[in-house]
Amino acid sequence: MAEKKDLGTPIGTTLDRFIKSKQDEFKYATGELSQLLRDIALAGKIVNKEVISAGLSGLNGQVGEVNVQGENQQKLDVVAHIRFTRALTNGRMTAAVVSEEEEKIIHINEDNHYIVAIDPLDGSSNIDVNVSVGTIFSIYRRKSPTGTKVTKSDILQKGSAQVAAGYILYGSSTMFVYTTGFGVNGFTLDLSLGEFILSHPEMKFPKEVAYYSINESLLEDSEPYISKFVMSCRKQGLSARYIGSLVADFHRNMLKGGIYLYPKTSDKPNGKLRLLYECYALAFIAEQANGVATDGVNRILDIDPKEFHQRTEFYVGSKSLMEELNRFN
Ligand code: AHM
Ligand code: MG
Repeated sequence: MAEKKDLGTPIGTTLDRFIKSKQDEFKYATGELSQLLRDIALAGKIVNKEVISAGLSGLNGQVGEVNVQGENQQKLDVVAHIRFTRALTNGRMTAAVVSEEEEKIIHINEDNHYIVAIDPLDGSSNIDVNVSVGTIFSIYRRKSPTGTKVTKSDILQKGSAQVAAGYILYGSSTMFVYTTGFGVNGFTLDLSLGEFILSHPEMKFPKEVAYYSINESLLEDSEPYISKFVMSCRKQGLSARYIGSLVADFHRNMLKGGIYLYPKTSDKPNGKLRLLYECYALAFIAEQANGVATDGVNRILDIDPKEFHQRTEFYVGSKSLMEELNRFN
């Protein structure tokens, strides 16, 4: 008789079941974090519905308000923010949320353990033109005791303190990708079942590299080593791919091998992307998938955050390209 092989977690596993099966890996295994991940996935399904029908339901376009970042809010930015904060409130596991769309801490319930930092809909300027967008989230245990008001230092924790992080990619299919520090797993939404199903177990950056991703209009105005590195990428035969949706650019590079760069420029002296709810999550996922993430000098996960909406330069991707970038710097 043929030897029975360990085939691992079978593809076909639902996200709910998978999360539950992994619950014991987590040191505070009470089921609360699992529930919180499921709450985020549920809101993601609702947002997915809104994203795919935005053109029909009048949800395209701007609200006419400028958010805390000084950027024009899209209608779907606001809708997604409401969907996620409502799901986190109803799910009863979250103490407080920090969102790209709100200047201050959103206090939910001080009896709960978890802090969520979220960009409810990243890349939302792409919605009107039917291009992929995403949700990015980081989850922390609060440092202060439950039953007390969540403090600034509960929110301003280093990325290395994340207990889980993930993203939802609303692309040609919708995917939920997350880590709790034990590898990265990806789930594709089966619309007929309304379930995220495990489709990409144990995701890793491949050894080969294929792409570099940068908004090339920034090159003239960024540090010379960035242009030199880009020239070297071209010489190696890498292709340029830039969607302008961080989740989509990151996801492609993780699957195919590549690097994403968002440097500082004269009008963006700290870069564009936000440390707390964009870069920390993707840096955690990248490292779990054998990738590397830095601000050009420091490991992203080691940066001590000072403000909720702090920006940073961001470089993330395959190890070999990140090492090469480092040599150019
Ligand atoms: P947003 O949070 O306002 O949507 O901005 C973040 C987005 C990222 O998704 C994307 O990588 C980047 O901004 C694109 O910026 P640019 O248009 O300057 O290339
Ligand atoms: Mg964003």
